[in-house]
Amino acid sequence: MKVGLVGFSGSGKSTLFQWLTGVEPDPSKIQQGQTGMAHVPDDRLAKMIVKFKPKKSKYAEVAFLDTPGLLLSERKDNPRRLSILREANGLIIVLDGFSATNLAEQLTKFREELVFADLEIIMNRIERLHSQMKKTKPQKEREQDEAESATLKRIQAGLEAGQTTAQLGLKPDEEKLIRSFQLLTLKPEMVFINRGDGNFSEPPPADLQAMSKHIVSAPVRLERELMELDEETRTAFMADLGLKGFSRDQVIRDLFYGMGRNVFFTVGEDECRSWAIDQGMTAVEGAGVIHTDLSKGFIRAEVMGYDDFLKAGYEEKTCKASGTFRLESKDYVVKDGDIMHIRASV
Ligand SMILES: Nc1nc2c(ncn2[C@@H]2O[C@H](COP(=O)(O)OP(=O)(O)OP(=O)(O)O)[C@@H](O)[C@H]2O)c(=O)[nH]1
Ligand SMILES: [Mg+2]
Repeated sequence: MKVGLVGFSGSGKSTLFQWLTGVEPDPSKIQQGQTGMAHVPDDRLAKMIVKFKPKKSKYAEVAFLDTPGLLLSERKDNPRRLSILREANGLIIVLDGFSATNLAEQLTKFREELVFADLEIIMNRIERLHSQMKKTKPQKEREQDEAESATLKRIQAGLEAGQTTAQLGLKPDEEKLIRSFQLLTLKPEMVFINRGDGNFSEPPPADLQAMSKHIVSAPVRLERELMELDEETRTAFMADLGLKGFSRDQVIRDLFYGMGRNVFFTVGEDECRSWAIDQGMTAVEGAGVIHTDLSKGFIRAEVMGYDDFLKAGYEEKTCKASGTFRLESKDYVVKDGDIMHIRASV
């Protein structure tokens, strides 16, 4: 999964990117977008690593993409700036919450840019389709073109009326027709408020909350600066500011889960790992994340819920004795925190 950090110029995307991934943004790479990875912190995995003392351990990761900021003064160019996001699986709209107060307005304006970029693609495609449709073609291809054109026109009308493509409730066959356009307004979206030194404890304003269910905020530059101080100075500063702790780990988790992801664990003395999957994925799909052979040869998944495993002192035999060790089939929907072992014939 790759998540794009997007926003107007100067909203703090590169500052956020550096804070999340530890990768220094390279200005010469920004036009193509720069990718960095972040581990998804997990207390549960940390505790199991202490218990199992494995030779190897690895946390699930999420990739973030830093992107060039949009400019209202050069609106015509924004679709091009946004084009590198077409490959992203989700968008985090970064709002300037340190020098500006109009957060809902910033979000409205930014969403207009996304709509504008999608409309450009859709209208170009409709135009090309229509000139194609004038030529004689086999009946089947003709029908396909007509179906695509109808779907595109429906999306165009929706976007022009202020809806996102995601809100239109496209049917699976309609989604398939337009998948290759990778519309920005079809991608999962979250809002990140980059807070300043003085207002980091403010909740998101009500008008912004009405516009998004997935809002995360943190004082990014402040926390970065504090991390660079020695511990004594830092503690004093933090007490002064009324800052109780650093929020980076929680922010990464909020962004990861907000983007519709989950983890499951594999544990043992050799290796302890968390694996990222989409919410709603089945056991056989989870097996495929570990290795395609495990999904091909899938027999059963041995599963324990994390809380049951914890209660059992992380002992599989105690789970077996108390009946919380389960054998699940292919279509079992994996829950966040499941400990899984895949039985497969490979
Ligand atoms: N006061 C304050 N300034 C910040 C904060 N975050 C970023 N800035 C400043 O805002 C400016 C822009 O930050 P960037 O992270 O480069 O913003 P950007 O969104 O990547 O900008 P573009 O790449 O031009 O789109 C820099 O001068 C930062 O130091 C913050 O939390 N507080
Ligand atoms: Mg930047």
